[in-house]
Amino acid sequence: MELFEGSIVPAFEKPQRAELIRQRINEVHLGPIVNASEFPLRFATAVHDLRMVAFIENAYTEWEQLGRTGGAIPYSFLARGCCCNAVPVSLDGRLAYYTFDVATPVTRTSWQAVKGSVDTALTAAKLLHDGERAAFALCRPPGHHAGTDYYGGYCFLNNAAIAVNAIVEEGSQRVAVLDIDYHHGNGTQEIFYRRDDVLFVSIHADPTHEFPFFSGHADEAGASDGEGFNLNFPLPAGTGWKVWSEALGNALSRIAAYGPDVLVVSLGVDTYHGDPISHFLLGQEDFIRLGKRIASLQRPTLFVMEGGYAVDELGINVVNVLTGYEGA
Ligand code: OKP
Ligand code: ZN
Repeated sequence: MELFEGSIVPAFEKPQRAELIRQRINEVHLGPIVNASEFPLRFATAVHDLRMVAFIENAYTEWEQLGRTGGAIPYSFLARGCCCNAVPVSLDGRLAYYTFDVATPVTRTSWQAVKGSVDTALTAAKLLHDGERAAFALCRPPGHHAGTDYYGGYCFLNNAAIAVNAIVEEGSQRVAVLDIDYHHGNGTQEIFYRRDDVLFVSIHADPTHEFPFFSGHADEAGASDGEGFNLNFPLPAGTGWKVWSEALGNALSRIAAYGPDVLVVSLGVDTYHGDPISHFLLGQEDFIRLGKRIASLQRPTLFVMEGGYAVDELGINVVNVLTGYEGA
């Protein structure tokens, strides 16, 4: 369940999303499909605060011990300007400290899904390392809103960022992240904001009007060593393929100039015109075009699943990106 425009509604980010994408992959005989291997948690804690990772793992047990049901969500939040260095002891305090929205409850099965999602991204990264030209990580829950020490926006741990960091540790000099989810990847941006070995480029809804509201503006260019290695393309509601693909062209030019060893695509298809929580107007065939355009970079490419909530067309839209890429 999720609090949406003042009402409690069924969650948009649900297990069925992954099943539908997998079904469509089978239907068109994309593959092979490889099951995720388990990786040590140190890959996650290389990117995230260890205490937050442990908190996510244990929050539901603590919640239950207090006799509560439903999902563990906060009733208050950390306000700006506070002295926020002390992590509270109370469970409600820690929920307030670590998450930034009410749409990301920790439930009995969250940790299994979160760990599985991270392992999926790392398994796909390993396939690239072993020589595959491209791999698709069917991650769920998504990850791009999760930052160093906060989670939210249906995201707990940042699958794409954890994979990127592992790829760099394996010896890549430069990795580019192209985030094409409708929402700005605030977590990924924050994690790599001060680094020049990871270029973050994102095309998304203008945060002046859209979640996550507090990052994704065009003037956010990176800091210290990372200055010039963060590039945002905020676009207005109602953006269709013409304007969106112009931004994509500019994004791809910057990535080509950077010359990454590996490209990681945070793949959200909530840019689809039928998406229930988003306001861009891409059509099903646009996702094929988009996949082709990404392939034109001719870099080893890791696709990491992020958002996309129009479940009836979710499989088609995701697989269109992949077949567009494959066919190019
Ligand atoms: C996750 B991903 C809709 C509220 C939704 C959370 C959105 C999370 C999106 N009015 N808030 O980037 O697809
Ligand atoms: Zn999204």
